[in-house]
Amino acid sequence: MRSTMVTELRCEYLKNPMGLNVPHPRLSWKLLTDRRNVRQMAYRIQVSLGGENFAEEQLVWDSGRVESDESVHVEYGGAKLKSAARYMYRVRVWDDQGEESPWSDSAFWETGLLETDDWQAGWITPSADAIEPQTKEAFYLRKAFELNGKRVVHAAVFATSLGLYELELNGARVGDSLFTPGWTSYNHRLQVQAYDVTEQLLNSQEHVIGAVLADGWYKGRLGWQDRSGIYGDRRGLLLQLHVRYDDGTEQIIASDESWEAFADGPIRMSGIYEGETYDASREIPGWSTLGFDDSVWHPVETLEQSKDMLIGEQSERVKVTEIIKPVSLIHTPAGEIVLDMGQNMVGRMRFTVQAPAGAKLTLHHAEVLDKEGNFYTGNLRTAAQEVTYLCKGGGEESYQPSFTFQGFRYVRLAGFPEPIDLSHFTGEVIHTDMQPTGFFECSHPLINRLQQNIVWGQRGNFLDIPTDCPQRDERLGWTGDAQVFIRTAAFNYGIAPFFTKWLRDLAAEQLPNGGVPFVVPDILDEGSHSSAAWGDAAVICPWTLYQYYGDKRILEEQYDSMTGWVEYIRSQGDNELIWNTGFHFGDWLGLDAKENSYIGATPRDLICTAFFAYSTSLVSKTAAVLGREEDVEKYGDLHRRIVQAFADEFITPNGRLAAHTQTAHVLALMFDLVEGETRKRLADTLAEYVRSENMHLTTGFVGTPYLCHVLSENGYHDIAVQLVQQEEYPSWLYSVKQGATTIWEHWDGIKPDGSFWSDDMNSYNHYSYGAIGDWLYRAVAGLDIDEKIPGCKRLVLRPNPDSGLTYARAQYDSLYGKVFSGWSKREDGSVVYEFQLPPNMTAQVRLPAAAGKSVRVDERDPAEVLMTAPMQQEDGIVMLELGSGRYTVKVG
Ligand code: RAM
Repeated sequence: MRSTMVTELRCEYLKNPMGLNVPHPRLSWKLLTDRRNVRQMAYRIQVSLGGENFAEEQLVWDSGRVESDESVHVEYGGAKLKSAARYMYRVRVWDDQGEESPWSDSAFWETGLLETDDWQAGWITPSADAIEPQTKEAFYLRKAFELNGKRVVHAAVFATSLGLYELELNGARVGDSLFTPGWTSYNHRLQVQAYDVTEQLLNSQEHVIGAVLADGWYKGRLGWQDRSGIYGDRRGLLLQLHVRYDDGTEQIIASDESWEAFADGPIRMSGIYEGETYDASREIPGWSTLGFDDSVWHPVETLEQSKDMLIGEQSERVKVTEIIKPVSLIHTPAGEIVLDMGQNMVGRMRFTVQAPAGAKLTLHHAEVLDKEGNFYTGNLRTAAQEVTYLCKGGGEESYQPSFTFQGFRYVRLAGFPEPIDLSHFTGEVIHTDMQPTGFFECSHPLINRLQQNIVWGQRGNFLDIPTDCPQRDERLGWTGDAQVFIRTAAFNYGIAPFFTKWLRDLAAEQLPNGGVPFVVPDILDEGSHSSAAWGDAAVICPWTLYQYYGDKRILEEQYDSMTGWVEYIRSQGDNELIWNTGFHFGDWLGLDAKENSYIGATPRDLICTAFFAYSTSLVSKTAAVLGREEDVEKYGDLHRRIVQAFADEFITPNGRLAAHTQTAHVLALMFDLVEGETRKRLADTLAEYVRSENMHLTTGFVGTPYLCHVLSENGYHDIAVQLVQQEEYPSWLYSVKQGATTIWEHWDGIKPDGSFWSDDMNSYNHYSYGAIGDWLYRAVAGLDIDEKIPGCKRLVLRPNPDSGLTYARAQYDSLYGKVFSGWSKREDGSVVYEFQLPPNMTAQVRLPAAAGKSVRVDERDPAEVLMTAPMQQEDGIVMLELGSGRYTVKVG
């Protein structure tokens, strides 16, 4: 048997992060062992500034042996961190057998420029005398430099921009990230990327560094209100290259007035919604290499721009994460040539072509074909999603756009030489490079496709910020959408860094009175803030991160934002406890909406007050986690009073809900606003409503995410199952049967007769209704967290074979390692369960309808295998206690 090993070292969730700007980074690791019930009893961490050398004089921190079972988020406790330095670290542990592990492989984090004073560089932009600042063309900036002859031991570039940038060094791209510096609330926060370029500087003394700058989110058009230049009207670059030599000295190359600029290059136009226009005949071969003749280039000037808003990177970068090939070539009835990618995807097309100089090729991107099979762009509104390429001629040429992305399954080609060869086209899928962490699979093929559609929806809409949709002239960080989807998202991918970044933006843009913008980063006009269920993202999202990752720091950092939101609500209107003022999206897109309205029938004051109660309860729980006793009291008391006021206002004396909608019932139950007999009565009524709609839902953005949970938790799992397996409109599987490969914004985005929901708001890649994924993981496969012991240190596994399926299984890669929960029904009526837990985690397993039946673990009596005997509950549930390891449990 192997001894316990330490693997997968992470710093602030990330593998070897560069440019980190966190004073006390948190370290996590996983244990590897083939023994059961393994727990960590103690750890030791060493951090060195001397590379792989962990000799005592190189150490900046040695924790010594610390008696603790913590293997997640252990804070660095050494001396103050230096700027632009690489900190190597390694970990060893002692397990419950007292055995000491070997040291782990070492990992590192590298710090960014931690103080504003560390910046010698200036913001540069082409001189306005030479190049029109407003031009749509991309700028090129370059600088040749010489090293000082010593031996280079390490080199890192720190860069950011107003607009989007890509760097080149000696003719090659630096890194493979896209859409840098990412989208943040630029007025408050601008990320700096750091890149290790040691290798590129080793073999020569003379080098050239350069950058291409495009408008991007900073200066380009954003939103449907036709606004451009929201953050500023001039692009700029800030760059500093730190070269460290073997004698300990450092040379710095910085953006300053010695750089040169050029704008007459190939990228003629680039816009997030518009697409890109590229004239290959204007390419500038060798522009970032030595010996390039830059005599026609222009001077640059410095921009008056603060550096106070610079921050280190907080999330993974945006990258090409998958390449897909078109599945077919379609000649539409209208006579157009269209590629079918087989998947509604987000990213860009790359192609190779041979055509004469000047040949104009265009690619239009769209999500669906219309009823007749023709290319359809109506739902894109004013987003052109058009890429134009002018050939240079003389042989094969290849291209993919750089500073724009498209949401599409179909690509209409024009100008391409025929016959079209499909092998010349590839789709590059682009999103934040989060770590995949989950899968769900079951015996129902359409549900499996639904799960895939949810994952594709997440991929397409997690491109640096959580967006509502990736195709029309919106693509914005709608708070409500993020809030309803975050739990599902947390199963599919590691989302802590991604949401940490976004929540810091949310807090930065919160109004002084605590109001929360509809979208973050906020680019809408002034009054666009503070709708119930949208603004609650301020509270629900950090709380969810805490639940999944045990991340207390995010609660600390967001605490003022969380309380700010609750205090905002409290201050609205005359009634402190009932929120009945202001504009709200209500149960957005609910099917019980009046004709021509997007807002469902559930009274808005009920929705507002229900979310007020819920957020207040989460703030009170957060205060408890953070040890803020006064606030526990304060918000606990406020919560009790809101719940009472809710009952007085919305529950009849006989215990019915005055609002007769599914969503109203869902909220009252989900947020524990009713108890006892009233609870039972509301659950019965909700079930009745669903039955009376012939097993259909009428809920919108607010009710849908919770509907099935509420049914399953209140004795109506069978109805939840029927809703999820419903194939007729409106239902999750309706769109799947219509051939959807992502989640639609409307239940009937494409109607049974093939016609569309109106153009003005009809996205085919809108993840909100994908929030059902969370129910599949938790209520069907049974992989659930324990709210009281968050961060997956302990789980509750509550599989439910009564889910209209013959098998279901889910896996989740937690911070402790992989968890598995699955079941399959046998013909003899028995059920076989499989569970797996990583070391240092425990779980309570709840086996339904098992009392009185034979329960075998690994074909043996459970008492022989488990540390504690099974416990039977009155409701037929048998409970098992599991430690790490793999178990097969047979019931019946
Ligand atoms: C739409 C967005 C989003 C929704 C808002 C209220 O424009 O697409 O999904 O949250 O409206």
